[in-house]
Amino acid sequence: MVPLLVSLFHVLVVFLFSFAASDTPNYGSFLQCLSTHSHNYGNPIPIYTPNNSSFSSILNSRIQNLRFISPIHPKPYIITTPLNEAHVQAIVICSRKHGFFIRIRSGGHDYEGLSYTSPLTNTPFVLLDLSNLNSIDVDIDKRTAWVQTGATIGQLYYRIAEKSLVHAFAAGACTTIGVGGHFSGGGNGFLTRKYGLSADNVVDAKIVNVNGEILSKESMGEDLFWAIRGGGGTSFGVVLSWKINLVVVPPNVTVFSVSRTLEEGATDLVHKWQYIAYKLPKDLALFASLAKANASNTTTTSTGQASFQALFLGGTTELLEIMQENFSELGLKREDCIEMSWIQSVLFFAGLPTTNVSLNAFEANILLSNFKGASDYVKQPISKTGLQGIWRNIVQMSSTSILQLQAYGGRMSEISDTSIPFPHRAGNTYKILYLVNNDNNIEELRRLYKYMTPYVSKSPRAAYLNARDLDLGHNEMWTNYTPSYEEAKIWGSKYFKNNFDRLVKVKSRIDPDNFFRNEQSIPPSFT
Ligand SMILES: Cc1cc2nc3c(=O)[nH]c(=O)nc-3n(C[C@H](O)[C@H](O)[C@H](O)COP(=O)(O)OP(=O)(O)OC[C@H]3O[C@@H](n4cnc5c(N)ncnc54)[C@H](O)[C@@H]3O)c2cc1C
Ligand SMILES: *[C@@H]1O[C@H](CO)[C@@H](O)[C@H](O)[C@H]1NC(C)=O
Ligand SMILES: *[C@@H]1O[C@H](CO)[C@@H](O)[C@H](O)[C@H]1NC(C)=O
Ligand SMILES: *[C@@H]1O[C@H](CO)[C@@H](O)[C@H](O)[C@H]1NC(C)=O
Ligand SMILES: *[C@@H]1O[C@H](CO)[C@@H](O)[C@H](O)[C@H]1NC(C)=O
Ligand SMILES: *[C@@H]1O[C@H](CO)[C@@H](O)[C@H](O)[C@H]1NC(C)=O
Ligand SMILES: *[C@@H]1O[C@H](CO)[C@@H](O)[C@H](O)[C@H]1NC(C)=O
Ligand SMILES: CC(=O)N[C@H]1CO[C@H](CO)[C@@H](O)[C@@H]1O
Repeated sequence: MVPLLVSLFHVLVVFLFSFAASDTPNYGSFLQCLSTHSHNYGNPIPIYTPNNSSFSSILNSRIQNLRFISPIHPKPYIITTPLNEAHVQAIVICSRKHGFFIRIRSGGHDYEGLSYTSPLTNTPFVLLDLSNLNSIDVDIDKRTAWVQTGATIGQLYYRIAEKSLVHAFAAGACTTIGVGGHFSGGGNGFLTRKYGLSADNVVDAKIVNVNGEILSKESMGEDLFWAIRGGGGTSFGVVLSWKINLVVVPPNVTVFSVSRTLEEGATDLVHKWQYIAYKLPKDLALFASLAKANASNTTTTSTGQASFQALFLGGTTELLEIMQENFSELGLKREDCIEMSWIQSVLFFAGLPTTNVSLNAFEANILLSNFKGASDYVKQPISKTGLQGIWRNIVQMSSTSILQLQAYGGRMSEISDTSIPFPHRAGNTYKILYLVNNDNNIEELRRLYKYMTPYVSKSPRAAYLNARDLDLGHNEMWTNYTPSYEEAKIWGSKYFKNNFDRLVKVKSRIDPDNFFRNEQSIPPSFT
């Protein structure tokens, strides 16, 4: 849609939303239902309406994309912050009974804000915010942990490190990401080439289904347990907690981050990187990112700069040997390499001081911004001419924009495409994440995305669920509207390829009336 249409649409949506909200007949009975359940469950369920003074601060506390703070984006009718699992059951039962649909929020990092706003709805919704359900129980002897879905990956990393510096978990780089959305959508980071995605390392889960029942791996059935590990939790229920297998890391790892401008040969380096990064030993994750040089300072400019960041599960000497043999062009030096514990490397990649391993540091929200993102998968290296066109786009953009190139290969190529719903395995040499800051530059992102068409995966042009992009297509959200299989398959096949059909089958069994839904949830099928 063109921007004008989008904003007209928003006006319309906001109008309809206010109309529906003021007209809703079910609010009192919903509250009554919750308080009945609260009574049963001891502690009352914390409930906030816009009349409560803390409504906005609770709503905004886990809004990661500042784009969605604006009043044009529909706000929840009610926010609930359950204190225990029984509260979650009550919220699901009462919401369904009284005609509210829900948004489920863990860390609030959804690229399109779908965990706390509903851009395409006319129906009042309840925000189920899981931030109070954040316990983490690490068992080093068994090499497992149970983690509730209101916890962030930073809290998880810290709790593991508290008990052992040679255990870790494979997940993303930004420490404030919630495990609820992240694990249910995949979970990709510097340990992925060695150990796969977060979802690949989930071994059990607890979920509240549409009837308000709590199911475990054993009682939910193999197909549902498959679906929630990469298919997105939202379509199937409220995931309460995950049981994960911890992974093993050496007492010290080695990291580096070095940058080269276009004048210093960035194009040739990125070109070469494409041929080697996915073939490197699994212990080495070498990522590249492409941005304007001095991107934070728009007055100095305008050249491009490639940054190469690496995590190596070993020492400097061995890393230098591998780099010399595979990528000598980068000119990596011993003094570029820093040895530290794995938990410190998390702080390093988050841009935080590595000397300060404290829970607060892992909870610090440093990346708040107003952004739009997208993703692609690359199978064949992009030519130098193709790369030059990318740089032209980046350097001309009016805002900070970044392309992160995340090498695949290693463990990712060993896991089958159907093991979990996430299908982008062998044959994908790297993933591209596109991020632009600032609303006004969404068109610039779309232009770049279009430019990339000949260089990336085709039929379907694949995408990563955790880089949610409503430009790929979306469900309408009118009351009682169920998207058709064909409509949803347009974006569903990009995220899930052939696994989409199996997700539809699971959805049809688990939630045939489509209570758990959002703009990109799996539709039930009636055929
Ligand atoms: C700054 C930033 C950095 C990022 N870095 C990485 C990275 O390094 N690697 C990577 O793979 N991804 C990364 N992401 C993407 C991130 O993995 C996804 O946005 C992920 O879905 C966020 O999970 P969340 O719980 O924080 O988000 P939320 O917005 O809370 O949830 C995301 C989706 O999951 C649903 N959901 C959340 N909790 C539950 C639950 N308990 N049960 C059912 N459904 C649930 C929500 O309804 C929503 O649809 C990044 C995102 C941002 C904004
Ligand atoms: C919100 O306000 C209502 C009405 O004043 C009150 O009953 C309720 O306890 C408040 N909620 C919280 C969580 O403080
Ligand atoms: C908010 O307060 C106003 C005025 O007291 C009241 O009329 C309204 O019903 C309240 N709304 C909610 C959602 O509690
Ligand atoms: C970035 O900015 C610094 C200081 O403003 C300057 O010295 C440096 O040359 C700039 N780098 C590039 C690549 O423009
Ligand atoms: C941006 O770069 C210019 C020129 O080097 C410098 O004068 C200015 O202080 C920089 N601004 C910021 C915010 O760093
Ligand atoms: C880890 O690296 C640090 C910094 O180089 C060093 O002081 C420390 O001895 C190393 N620890 C181990 C266990 O190798
Ligand atoms: C470490 O982190 C804590 C909490 O964020 C902060 O108070 C302290 O100043 C930090 N110390 C250093 C040396 O950065
Ligand atoms: C693709 C490639 O050149 N791989 C080499 C990288 O370095 C390792 C370790 O030195 C070699 O074993 C690989 O052959």
